[in-house]
Amino acid sequence: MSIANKLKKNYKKLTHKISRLVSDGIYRIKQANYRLQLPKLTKDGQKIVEQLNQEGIFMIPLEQLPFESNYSLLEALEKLRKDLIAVSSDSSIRDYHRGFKHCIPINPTKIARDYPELFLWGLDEKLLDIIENCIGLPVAYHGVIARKEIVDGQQIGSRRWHKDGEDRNIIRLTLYLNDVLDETAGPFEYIPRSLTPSYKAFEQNSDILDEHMSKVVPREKWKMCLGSKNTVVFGTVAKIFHHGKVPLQERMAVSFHYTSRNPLNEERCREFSFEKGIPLITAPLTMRQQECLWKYQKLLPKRSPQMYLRDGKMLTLLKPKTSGKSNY
Ligand SMILES: O=C(O)CCC(=O)C(=O)O
Repeated sequence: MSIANKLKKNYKKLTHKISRLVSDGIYRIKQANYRLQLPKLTKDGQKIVEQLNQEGIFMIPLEQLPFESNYSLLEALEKLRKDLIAVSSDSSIRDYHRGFKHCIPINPTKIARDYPELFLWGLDEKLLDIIENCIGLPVAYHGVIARKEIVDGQQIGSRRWHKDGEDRNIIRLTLYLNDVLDETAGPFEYIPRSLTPSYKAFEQNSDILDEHMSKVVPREKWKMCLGSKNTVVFGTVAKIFHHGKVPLQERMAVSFHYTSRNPLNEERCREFSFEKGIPLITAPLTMRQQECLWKYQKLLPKRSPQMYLRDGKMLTLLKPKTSGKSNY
């Protein structure tokens, strides 16, 4: 490389670093200004946020999250399991911008038509309260992905160790659709926040396989998220190294994705978003829920003014919840 080219490259790197530093500063100022507007949480909600900040992960059975929309979600999950068992690799890639190499997704359009409750659960006001407190800013909800793992023994895609890069802080909830009780089931695995290294610790920036991670963080420090069917794993996936362990069984899971409304990489947010399903979502949404749909809002079908004005509840999902002592 000529000296002129080297200088040009270094200049580009430097300007990129400076603009990132400036935008990080603005982000922190916005967080500080928003602090007093964050929704109040109960003790249980605070515990989730604290553990996410310390450890990077919080696990809980779905039934212990007393959200109004759990009831509808549980019903929809039963249907979804059957669809996922039946889905084949050639039937469901087309809704997404990029293919899924190691798993087979269900199309957002199918979810929106057949079980919108799945998407709507991610907009439960109490869940939004928790996510908003984690991110410290109003959130953008990118939607839900439902998928079944392909059992091929390969450590590819999100089975490689990574931190997600769409934003500075990203909250992802993974809900297991089958029991994930040992490593053969392909659990979500992570390095706790205090031990998570920087990408600089690796010679290569991508393609981090188990053998590479074990040289930087010993295997005994890695943590698997094991749980029965309907376990929910909250993760701060931009801040911790994590991956899905290579499964020996067809693990099925649903994940819900959140960033700030000014994410670092909009294009990546969109690659895996629920965008194609939004025009089919007809349930009434509160103003806040619509705002959480970020730029996807404009894809919603036209609504009557009353629908915009209803406050606080997703009216289609108002069946009573029986269990759950704590109140988030
Ligand atoms: O499959 C998993 O449990 C991990 C998924 C993941 O790491 C990701 O989507 O970024």
